[in-house]
Amino acid sequence: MSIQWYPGHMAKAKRLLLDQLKWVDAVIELGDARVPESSRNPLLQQLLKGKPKIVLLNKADLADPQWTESWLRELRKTSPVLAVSAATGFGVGKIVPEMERLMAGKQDRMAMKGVRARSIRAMVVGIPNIGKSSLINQLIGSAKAKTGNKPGITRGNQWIRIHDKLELLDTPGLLWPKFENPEVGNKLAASGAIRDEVLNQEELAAWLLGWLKEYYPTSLERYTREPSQLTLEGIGRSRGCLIKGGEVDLLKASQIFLREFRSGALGKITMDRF
Ligand SMILES: Nc1nc2c(ncn2[C@@H]2O[C@H](COP(=O)(O)OP(=O)(O)OP(=O)(O)O)[C@@H](O)[C@H]2O)c(=O)[nH]1
Ligand SMILES: [Mg+2]
Repeated sequence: MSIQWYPGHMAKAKRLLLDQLKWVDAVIELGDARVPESSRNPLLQQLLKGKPKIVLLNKADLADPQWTESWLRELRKTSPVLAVSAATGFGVGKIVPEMERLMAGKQDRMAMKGVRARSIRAMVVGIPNIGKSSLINQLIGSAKAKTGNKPGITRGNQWIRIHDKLELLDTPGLLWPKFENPEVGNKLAASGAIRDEVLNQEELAAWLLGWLKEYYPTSLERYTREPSQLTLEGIGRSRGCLIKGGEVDLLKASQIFLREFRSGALGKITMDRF
């Protein structure tokens, strides 16, 4: 599936990000535990230019725990990394101590120069809909940052004080304009990072169905145990998406299938592997 689009607010988000980087001590980069590689923006690594960084694999509640362990081991080779869930609170308590560890050296140097320690300012970045605002809300225990179950909710930057030692900057999701690898585009779309309005949902659902048949066949048993029925049409039939004449409404079937996958109803699934 080809995804051709580059909404204006992405270009704006990139400009904002470059601008804000000047004001922050560190970066919290959110990845999606279901797509730890595809969800990390290659452009971002260039933009960050050596800022101290921790990586969080969010939505760990939806990912395959064995793969999460493997990804943590892999990613830990290049930067501190934690698996978290902004929905359940899993792992969130480890974030502030990890930030303090990351910044300890810099704070010591500042103290030696006689600079009074101020709070750490960190910027939360990641692709759209990955849970940046939810994570900040989970850290402060209140819904200060606006969240929503579709990409493009956060439009501007917003500073939020977590406690006396840490301030976080919520930022709009940043996605890269071209996916060199169509598989990456499909995985991101399936995980919910791309607005459904710019997608061909039937194509995407067909791709996802094929992928799940190969990698997590048991996740599909909720629709039917009859392999020949495992088509979008079969899924639609099992969910009663019929139009007049008894035909299946394939768009409706696709939407239900994608929604169930994204919500975790098909089980804990990781789409990136190595
Ligand atoms: N299951 C699950 N859902 C999550 C988690 N974190 C966030 N969500 C959901 O993902 C959706 C997007 O969350 P937001 O916090 O608005 O995401 P964002 O990265 O701020 O999105 P933009 O501002 O649009 O870039 C919401 O429906 C959240 O409830 C998580 O760890 N697990
Ligand atoms: Mg947001």
